[in-house]
Amino acid sequence: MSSKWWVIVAVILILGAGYFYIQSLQNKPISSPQPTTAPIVSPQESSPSADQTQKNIITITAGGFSPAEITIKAEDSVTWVNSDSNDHQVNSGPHPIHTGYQPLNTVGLIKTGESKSLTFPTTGTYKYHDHLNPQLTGEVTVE
Ligand SMILES: [Cu+2]
Repeated sequence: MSSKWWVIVAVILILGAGYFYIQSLQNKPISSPQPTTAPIVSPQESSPSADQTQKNIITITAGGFSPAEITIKAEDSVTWVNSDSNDHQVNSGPHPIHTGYQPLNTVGLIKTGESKSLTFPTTGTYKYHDHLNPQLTGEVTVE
């Protein structure tokens, strides 16, 4: 009677040990590819902070301001970059009295290759132009 009972226990133990042995064999090939896939997955997104300083860029060329109209949020700044071979001068509209929005007059002359920024704290629409080429106009809308 008792010897039969021990045979059953022994069979269960052998099956159990075999189960865990097979499990350990199967786990090894599954876990080993992970170190090789992990470095491949990691992407190089290096410019979230660069975007913050590089946004709202207005390029000035002989053809004018690009984009000529820009919409920003209050407290955001706009940066004008002179990509032309000639100087340009940002002034508030209307030409030639420049009385629309005085802070735009502080931008003023931008030489070739230089850039200047202005922060707009208040909502509104602000017109400006290139005082050296008054036909070149632009507009900043602050929401
Ligand atoms: Cu002007």
